Amino acid sequence: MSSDIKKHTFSITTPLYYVNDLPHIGSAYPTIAADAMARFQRLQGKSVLFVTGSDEHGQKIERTAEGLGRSPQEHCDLVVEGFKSLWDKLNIRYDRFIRTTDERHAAIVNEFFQRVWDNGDIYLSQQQGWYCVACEEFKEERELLDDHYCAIHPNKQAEWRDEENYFFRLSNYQQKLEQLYQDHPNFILPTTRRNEVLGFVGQGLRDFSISRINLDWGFPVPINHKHTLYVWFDALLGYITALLDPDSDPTLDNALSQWWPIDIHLIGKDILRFHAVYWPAMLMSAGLSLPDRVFGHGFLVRDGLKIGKSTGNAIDPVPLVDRYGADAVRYYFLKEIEFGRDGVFDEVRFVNILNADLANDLGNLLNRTLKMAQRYCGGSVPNISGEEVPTDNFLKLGGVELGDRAASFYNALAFSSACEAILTLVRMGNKYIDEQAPWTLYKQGKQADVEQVLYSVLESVRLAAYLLSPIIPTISTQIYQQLGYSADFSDTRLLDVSTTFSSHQTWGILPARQILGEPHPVFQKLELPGEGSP
Ligand code: ME8
Repeated sequence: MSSDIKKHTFSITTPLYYVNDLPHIGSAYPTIAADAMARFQRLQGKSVLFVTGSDEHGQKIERTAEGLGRSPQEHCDLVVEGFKSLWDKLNIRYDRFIRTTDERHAAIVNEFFQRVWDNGDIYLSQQQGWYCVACEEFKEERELLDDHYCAIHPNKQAEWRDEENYFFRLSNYQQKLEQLYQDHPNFILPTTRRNEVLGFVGQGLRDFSISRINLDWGFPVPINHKHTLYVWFDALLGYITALLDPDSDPTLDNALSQWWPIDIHLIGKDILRFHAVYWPAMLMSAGLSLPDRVFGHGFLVRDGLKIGKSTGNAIDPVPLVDRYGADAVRYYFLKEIEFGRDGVFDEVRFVNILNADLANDLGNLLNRTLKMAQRYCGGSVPNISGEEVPTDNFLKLGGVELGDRAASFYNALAFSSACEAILTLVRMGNKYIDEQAPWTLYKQGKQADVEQVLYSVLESVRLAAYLLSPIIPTISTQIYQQLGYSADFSDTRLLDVSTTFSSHQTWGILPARQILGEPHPVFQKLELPGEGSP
């Protein structure tokens, strides 16, 4: 568990994606969320390590490669490039990309295996059961559909296995895990996921097999090369290998020296057991400290089924980003779906939300206020400071605590609530400017009132842009630049010279008389395919 010493650092992981196929929108979803969280923590002045990567071993990859006439390594090399290029397109700023076929990973896996072996938690026995290759997981009969089809991949049939495997003594950790969940109620989030795990563990934990025979694509079990290590045993350890500095020797001590324990493992609900039960037990067995939080988000679904590579109902994010832009895609998924719950992708709704929130509410407010500032204030921020704006000013009242509220939403990964709170201030800004009518005040010669109104609106837009920057970094950067800052929210070093950037979380810091930029629409209205064409 993290201690006070970790306050200034923050580490977060996405799952390490299977590279059986190119990424789909369901793979992009957790990565967007992790990126938003990492960006938010950087804004808070923390030193952040954001880990993503690929899970490349196992039967699923081996079979896919075979079907395509490629060697598994060739196949992985190709598909990994697809992931990396999508992350670039989506403006994902990861610090480490771990591939489980990295040479250094083998050393970490061997050392870890040895520790668990020395601790007496590995033994040889017979494994019988139904195996879903798409899940890379043994299933209980009751978890399967008719004819042993998988509930998560209803087009895939589980296969009967009866073979000698090495087992991990999970049953040894029943009490310790229960103690962990009790002592650290936030270890598994949200609560629904925690309850699922408590229910599962409460039924009694069974040892699980950590090796396979008749599988070549993976690491040999260090003590018996006839066995290949189960892909999940190797994959989870990728989180540790990823922490190694590029030039340090691949030892557990080196890997764990700086960023461990991980603050948040962000995962989907289908892989909760691996992260919230198997993983902490493996770490306890190896004598290592545990991650702080495991957050299990929901599924993006289509026709009632999880969107997925193996399910065959995938949505390709590339054309979506090409058509609408990265910020739009990032915003839709984080604003529209409460993080933790299932959600659907609906293109009509997508266009409507983006147009309402970003084009109309946010973009127009900035644009028309900037134009008024050009006309009535000579193109500068009005000559008034945030402190001078009276405390009962409608927008100051709405903005004063917004930074803290948004921060607590981000800290809880409640992205949708963060967006909603921020957009409320933006909508208040539109209402305020309509009601105050600075164009009339100007005609009446009430310059001080004009300046106060425009200042409070510009400052509210600034604060909104700042707080939304983890989600829509490009739009936020444009807003900041039009407000006269030389800022790039994707490069925290350039953000501010005179103050620490976290002070921007407060309402009232826009400097009086700062020269404003030219007003340009920051977000063009979207159209559905086929709309607007002649
Ligand atoms: O499970 N909606 O990899 P993976 C939301 N290699 N999330 C989705 C989704 C959807 N439709 N489809 C997939 C693996 N995901 C392992 C992880 S970690 C050491 C090893 C999420 O590529 C899914 O829930 O099958 C999971 O968290 C992640 O994408 C990776 O899935």
